[in-house]
Amino acid sequence: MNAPAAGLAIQAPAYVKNPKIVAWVAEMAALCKPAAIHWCDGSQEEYDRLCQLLVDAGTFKKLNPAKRPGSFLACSDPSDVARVEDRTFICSAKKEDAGPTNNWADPAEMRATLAPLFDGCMAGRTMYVVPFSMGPLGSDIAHIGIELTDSAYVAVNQKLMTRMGRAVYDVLGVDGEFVPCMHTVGAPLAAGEKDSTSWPCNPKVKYIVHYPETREIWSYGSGYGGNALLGKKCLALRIASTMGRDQGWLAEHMLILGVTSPEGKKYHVGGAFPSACGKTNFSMLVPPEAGFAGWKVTTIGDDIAWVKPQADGTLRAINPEAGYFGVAPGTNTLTNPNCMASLNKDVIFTNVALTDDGDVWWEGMEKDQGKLPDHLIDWQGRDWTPQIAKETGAKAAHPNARFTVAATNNPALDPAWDDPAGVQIDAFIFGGRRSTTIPLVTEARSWTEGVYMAATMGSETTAAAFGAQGVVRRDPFAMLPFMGYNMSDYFQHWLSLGAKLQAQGATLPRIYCVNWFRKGEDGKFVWPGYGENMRVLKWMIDRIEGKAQGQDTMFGIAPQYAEINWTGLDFSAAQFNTVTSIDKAAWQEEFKLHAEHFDKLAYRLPQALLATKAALEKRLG
Ligand code: SAT
Ligand code: MN
Repeated sequence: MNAPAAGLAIQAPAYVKNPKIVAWVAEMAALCKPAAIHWCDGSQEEYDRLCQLLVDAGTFKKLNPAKRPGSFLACSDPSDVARVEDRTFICSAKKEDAGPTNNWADPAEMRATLAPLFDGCMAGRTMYVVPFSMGPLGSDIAHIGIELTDSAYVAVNQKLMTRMGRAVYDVLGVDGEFVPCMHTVGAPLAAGEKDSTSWPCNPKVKYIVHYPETREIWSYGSGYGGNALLGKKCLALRIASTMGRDQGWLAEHMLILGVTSPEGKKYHVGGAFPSACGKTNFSMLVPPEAGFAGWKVTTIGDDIAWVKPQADGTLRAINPEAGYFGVAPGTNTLTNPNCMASLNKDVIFTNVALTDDGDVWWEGMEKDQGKLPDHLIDWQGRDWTPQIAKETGAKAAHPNARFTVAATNNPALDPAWDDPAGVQIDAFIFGGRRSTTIPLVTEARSWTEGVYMAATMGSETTAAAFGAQGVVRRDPFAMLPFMGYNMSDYFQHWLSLGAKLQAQGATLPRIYCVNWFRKGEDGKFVWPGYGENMRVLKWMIDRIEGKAQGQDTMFGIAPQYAEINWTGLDFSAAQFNTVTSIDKAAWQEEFKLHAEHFDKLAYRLPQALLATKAALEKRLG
């Protein structure tokens, strides 16, 4: 253990009764050498105080309270705008346990690399001790983390994104388990030095490190999103997926929604889509007025689901989060009215543009406002006008600009969103962003075929991760950036879980493959998406109820044109054909890509997936 930083008092509040926590904080303080320690209690008073501190530091701009009460805008360093997948590491003892889709490093070597970086990394800053519960407090499916961070921005975001504060210590008691989460922006200050930037980070050195065996997270150099809010992707997906493997449950990159019929029958759906493919929109969907009177969609979660098999063979899911960290650009009252209503107050915006009257703006809002604003300050603090945008292509908001907001702001929030028992899943949906090949919707003929569809899912990359955009990459289960262990073992985990439940005589949830993103010859999306996705959801429910026969296709059971409720939407049989047709040549290419994908995952790849591939290829003929 390092010697404690000279003169620094740990001073844990009396309500922290767990000696392991106090010892760990002392050890980490000795390593990181912060100037002060702040134990977060999660109170509103504390939130307001930290927001004011961020305003004083220039990190936050307080928005016009007449327009957007209780809300702030933060603009990040241009080098720190998205998750950094190539700097994200799974440090399992054995390389094969991280698997070929993860960056692996030997845990001892990684510890040796990180030790000097963390030594003194918080100099001149305050270390915030942020206790949080992923999942309803005290629920036996929830897990607790404690994040030590030198970013007040992270502390206030965690207050919105998780159940954060003093009550967590009561749950932990004297000897409860927690996942230690170390986070630093990696920008120590010399004695007397002040920040020269309002977004301290380390533009050159970043590490997002996971030790799955010891369940630890160490994040260095970034203050943005999933790199820094360690409860989210790091704990609730990467670490939790390994817990799920060991304990027989699933941690998934899935929204959870409830859909209620006019007769009052309720269904629950888990939907996996890669980052920035519309999970938040789908989870807050407003059914079309025409043809769907009395139907209601409610949100349980918009990004992550923890799914646990029950003794009766059902699968129940909770949303471990308590807020939304969603993509702002493209969001408006046409694409997501519930989300827009959620953003009326008490929001932290990151990397959107500032209007001249102290409100926020992002690309897509012009659809609500009928015109572009005359003038803005863009996310990098520069002047923006429609003319400048036209000439330079400059975006006012960064394409991965985000809002952070508590779930309780959502008018479509499901009454059971905070239920410790979770909700029973009736269907899983897997969807990528594909301009071609993948049909609008098909239902897997078996659990194994569904696992195949999810395992081979491809998607065009988005701004949510650093790197090239619009390139098709395999993103199995939308988990590629979020898997904490070997992808092939994860496929087997899904297969085994299904087999086990089936052996118990359970009816498994149906599995659907969807693609909202097919384009026509004009390069435009053919399917209208957003609220109209209700029509597809309704067909799935009809299938579950035995009311839609569908038609057998090479890639599962597809709807017949007449089985979709088209009331209020002008969508011809020819258009339907454009989004549902199976192009033989394209699929021959697709199967080659599946083969390449499986070659990369050959080690411990379940034979059942290869057999399914062969069967599908045979159907293609
Ligand atoms: O990981 S983030 O929380 O930054 C967003 C995402 O990629 O889904
Ligand atoms: Mn996500």
